[in-house]
Amino acid sequence: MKQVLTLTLLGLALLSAQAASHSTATFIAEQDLNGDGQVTLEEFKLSRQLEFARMDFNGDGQLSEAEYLGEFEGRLMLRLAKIADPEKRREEQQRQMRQAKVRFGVLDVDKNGSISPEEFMASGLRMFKLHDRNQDQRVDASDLKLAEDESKAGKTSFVAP
Ligand SMILES: [Ca+2]
Ligand SMILES: [Ca+2]
Ligand SMILES: [Ca+2]
Repeated sequence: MKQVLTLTLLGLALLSAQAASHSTATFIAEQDLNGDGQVTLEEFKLSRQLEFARMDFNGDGQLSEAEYLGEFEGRLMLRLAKIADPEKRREEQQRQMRQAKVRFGVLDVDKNGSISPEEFMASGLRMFKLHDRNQDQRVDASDLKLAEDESKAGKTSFVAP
């Protein structure tokens, strides 16, 4: 019994280890606009601005909840297409959409019902800081290495992508 528990804990530690370095790797893959394997702060700010503009369908400079959720749902449907069981797919869709609604509420710091460019950038910068573990204003292989080391040491520092 004790052995089973130890194995389970080990499994969980490994999972969170992979999660932390995996999320930094994903961050670099998604935000590295010029393909040099690193994301500088300036590059990230630009990428975040472009993302905002892409999501702002009606171009009024604010992200409404419908715009935010609509954009997310579009990407989600592509990902969920892999799930063969329609029942499971529907459940996962509902779960993810609930989480997206919660995220919208968190992003909308002043609770005026829309995300401003400043609110969107602020949340992006928080995420950038979490990935930039050595605080040199760029996320690159050394931060990835630090994430992996942290995980091996058993620290959990999962950063949501
Ligand atoms: Ca808008
Ligand atoms: Ca707002
Ligand atoms: Ca760094």
